[in-house]
Amino acid sequence: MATRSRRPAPQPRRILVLHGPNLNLVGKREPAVYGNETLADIEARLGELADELGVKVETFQSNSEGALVDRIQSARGQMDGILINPAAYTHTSIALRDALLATDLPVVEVHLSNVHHREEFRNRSLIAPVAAGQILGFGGESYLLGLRALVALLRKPLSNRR
Ligand code: CA2
Repeated sequence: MATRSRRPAPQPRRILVLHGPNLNLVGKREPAVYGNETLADIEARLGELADELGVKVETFQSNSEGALVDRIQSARGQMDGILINPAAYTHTSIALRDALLATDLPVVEVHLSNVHHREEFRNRSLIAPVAAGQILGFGGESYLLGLRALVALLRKPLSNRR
């Protein structure tokens, strides 16, 4: 009898979720701007959605630009995409932007608040030009929408990702 060659099961997509400075305070301070949900609450919801979508998420928060750059660098070849809320580094960090570009991974940028309703200095993102897209203004839901968008992008053939 002919033996059938078995294809290995596809591995789940691996998504790195990064949170920038002060996001560890969300849900504990300034609820009028950032809501009552803590980062742990948001990560729990992300974990549930990841199970539903059949992907794996790994999360990392740091207040340090260098630690974020190191984590982004180590994602190259290890992860399939990056979901990032760069927080205040959104508006200032060429280092984060360069690191994201160097990973060659698709990036989705998310924000809890609608930065365009706020101070003018928050209107500019140095990250947006290296991201596939941005989702902002929906509180913790921005992360969930961002994860859905990133997974949808990863399911497209490479030639069709823009
Ligand atoms: O809206 C967002 O998600 C932001 O990325 C949050 C950043 C802010 O600098 C960006 O412009 C927009 C701030 C992170 C949280 O900072 C807190 C500061 C005090 C109390 C609670 C949170």
